[in-house]
Order: sequence, then C-alpha cells, then structure tokens
Amino acid sequence: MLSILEDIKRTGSWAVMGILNVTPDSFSDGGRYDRCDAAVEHALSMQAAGARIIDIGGESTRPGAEPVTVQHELKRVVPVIEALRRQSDIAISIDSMKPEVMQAAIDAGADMVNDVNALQAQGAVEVCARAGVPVCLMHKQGTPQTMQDDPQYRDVVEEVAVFLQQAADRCIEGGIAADRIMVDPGFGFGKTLENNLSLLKGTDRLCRLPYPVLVGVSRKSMFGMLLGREVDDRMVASVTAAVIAYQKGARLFRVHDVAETCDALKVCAAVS
Ligand code: 9MG
Repeated sequence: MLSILEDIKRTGSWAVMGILNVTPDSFSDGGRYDRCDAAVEHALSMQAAGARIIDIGGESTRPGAEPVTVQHELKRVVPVIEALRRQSDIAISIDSMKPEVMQAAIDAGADMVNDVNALQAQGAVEVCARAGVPVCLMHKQGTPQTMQDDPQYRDVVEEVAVFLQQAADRCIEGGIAADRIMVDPGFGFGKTLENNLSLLKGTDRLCRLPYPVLVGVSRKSMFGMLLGREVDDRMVASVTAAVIAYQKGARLFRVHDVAETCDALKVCAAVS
C-alpha cells in the first residue's frame, strides 16, 4: 500500500480501490457478497480487472443504515480478509469506524484503514499510529442515520478542505506519519446534490492539500437525483465523475465498476 502512495506522489500515477461490501444491506450491492467465498471471488475478479486495493466493509454507511455491533462487524470482515490475504497480495483496506475492528482487520492482514469518520472515535488514531498503516480520512456531516436530513454549509468546498486539514493535523499529532494520509471529501455523506456537484467542481482545491485525494462517487444517489437512474444504471455517470475528479487532481478512486473506471483513467493518464 505504501508503494502505491509513493508512486502517486512521485509520478502522479493513480489507483482504483474496488468496493467489497460484506453487508446484507449496502445501498448498491446489498447482500451479494455476504458469503466469504463469494466475497473473495469478487475481490479477485476486481483485482484481475485492475483494482490495486480492495476496500472491505462490514457495516453499511448508506443514508439511514443502522449501526452494527463490533462483534457482528468482526464476524463479517475478518474471515474475508484472512481468506483474501491467503490468496492474493493485493492491498487490503478495512472500511470501518471502530478501532477494535481496525485492529482485528490489521491483525488479519489489512494494509490500510478507510474511515468515513476520519478516525474521530476514541482510540482510532492510536491503533493506526501503532500499526503504521496508511489511512483515508473522509469528511461527513452528521451520522449515516441522520446525515441527509438537512445538511448545511456556507461554502462546502472550503469547509471540507479545512475539516480534512484539521483531521490530518490531529492524526499527525497522534503519531501517524504524514506520508500515510489520504483525504476524501465524502460525496453523499451529509451533502445535497448541489453540495456534491460543488465538491466535484472544487476537487482541485482539495488537491492543493498536501495529501493524495481519494474520491468515492460510484453509483451514488447524486446520480439518481441528477439523472433519475436506478443504482444499477449509474455506471456511465460514475465513470464520468471519476474522470472529472482525475482531471482536477484526484488519484485514488473507490469504485464498483473497476474495469470501466480503469479504462477511462488510462485514457486520461495517456494524455496528461
Ligand atoms: C465506505 N465508503 C462509502 N462511501 C465512501 C466514500 O465516498 N469514500 C470513502 N473513503 N469511503 C466510503
């Protein structure tokens, strides 16, 4: 994982992170990969399609999702991480807000932590600092249960940029090396359609922060609102948004449609 980050910083290369939700209720692929063997098979197929990182999550963060207990989350993610680690050397990311899950996932073979809560839970920074793993710090307003109720910003791009810089400062103070930090504006997390479009347009501002920017727009409801399309019919919109984000400086992309996104980004990279 560190070599991926080093490449991005040194050569401006890019990487796709394939999404592996091992939850019964994820918004875009709910329940499809909640058996260990099916989950590993899907991870390996995303690797074959060009993913360099697999992001494994056992708690849905879709708007309105109910939280799960540590025990439930561990039961979902740990066997999949162990099985994938036995079969592949791909970088594994644990998508969790809970320090206990982060620690168990790292012990099971995860290489990085993706936290939609930006390591704000008590003990999360300590776990990641001690393990020395790269981290992705995401912005959100509110909690998954309430975040879409009535999000408010004066200047969404500026507020997200300030939040991400402060989150990174807090992690560095807590012992996480600056070269292990990625930041993410958190599309759809406490944002209106207008907020999401402003963030996409303002991705270049976020890329002026001294950290690689990861974007996750894949199949999100912003495209449902903009285009009136159902979740399984948002691939073109998602790839288009990834291309826009790339052109504004983002270099990490959390996606469902790995092959299509990789093709688009290869074209972008060939002319940049
Ligand atoms: C877990 N998860 C769901 N959406 C996400 C996004 O946009 N970014 C990151 N980093 N994680 C996400």
